[in-house]
Amino acid sequence: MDIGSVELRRIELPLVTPFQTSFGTWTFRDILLVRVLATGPDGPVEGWGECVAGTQPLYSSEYTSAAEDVTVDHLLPRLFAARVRHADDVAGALEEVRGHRMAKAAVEAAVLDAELRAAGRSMADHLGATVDRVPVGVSIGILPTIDDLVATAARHLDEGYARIKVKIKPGWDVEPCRRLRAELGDDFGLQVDANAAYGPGDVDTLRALDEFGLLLIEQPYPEERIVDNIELVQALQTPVCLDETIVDEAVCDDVLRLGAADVINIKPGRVGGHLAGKRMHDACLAAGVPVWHGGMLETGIGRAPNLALAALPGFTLPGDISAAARYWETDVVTEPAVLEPDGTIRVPRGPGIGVEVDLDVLASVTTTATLHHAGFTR
Ligand code: OSB
Ligand code: MG
Repeated sequence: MDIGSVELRRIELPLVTPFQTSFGTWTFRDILLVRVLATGPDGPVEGWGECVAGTQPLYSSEYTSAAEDVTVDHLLPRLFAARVRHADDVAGALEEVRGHRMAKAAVEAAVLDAELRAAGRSMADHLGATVDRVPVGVSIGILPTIDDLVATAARHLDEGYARIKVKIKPGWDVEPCRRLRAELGDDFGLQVDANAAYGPGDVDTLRALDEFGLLLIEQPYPEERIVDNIELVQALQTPVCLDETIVDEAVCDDVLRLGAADVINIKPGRVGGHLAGKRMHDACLAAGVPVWHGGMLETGIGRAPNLALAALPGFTLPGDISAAARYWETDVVTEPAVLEPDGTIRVPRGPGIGVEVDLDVLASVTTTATLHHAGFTR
């Protein structure tokens, strides 16, 4: 496969409901899409990748404009100069650029999609998926009142979701969990995500969550606090899961060796791509540490390859991969993800990411599009 050019497209898509976390509120997504235009053995082929960075650097240091900037000035010139033909070679070609893993992941995803489409092979097969459907949950943001939270969780359980995740922050933690268990019972999976809002001085509050039988508590402490996390693993009955801290395979390896987490959240964007995500899954499986697939409020373009990865055998907990309708009025793909009655979503099995981009919808939400030719490397 020969990469001729790469289109970078910014789209703006309103969320059906605002999503509030301990670090801020998202009312829309401002997303960078990467479209690789290539020539395969049977003619022209294209591939799509979605960058999961947020508009502002609040979840991590990456943000959409920085991702676009680094892609134009530093990633695409290296991709073109190395004459990359296979997704396996993308990470190596971009390696000398530090960080920017969400931007790199989007480039790799687009190359991989194009390569697999050219070969008529699905992402699920390529990554080693072992199931056709994956159990999924819903991540519920911080809401104005606990009554709102209980009603929203009840609605999602009625829809069939396999578990509920609740965003927490100091002052919105123990009572919301108590009310959810009191009003909706004990026989559904419940977990919480702090997005780094606590510190070692909050251990008593976090220990108070032990009584609710949570599946896990996600990222209680800031990204860099690995030793504090080791102590927290010892102090809590609730399994401790890391998201933001796991920035790449090396950190994941350290966390596994140190016993700094009971569970690992895998987001391909955060760790530099689906190929790194697969290797991380393999490492966690070998270490006997459960993993689950995180989410970044993706469109169908980002969700499809995530479903393929989440179909690997180590993903034993339901993923943050909800149906398209939980995020968007109109998704940008022609086969938006739907929830099956048993709380699962089907893994796309067509070539590449297995879903088609709806170019008309996409055009209606595009804010900018730029084309970058392989022949014009600087
Ligand atoms: O921490 O898991 C997170 C969304 C944006 C940024 C960070 C996170 C999230 C979610 C949403 O929890 C999960 C989803 O895509 O449904
Ligand atoms: Mg998280």
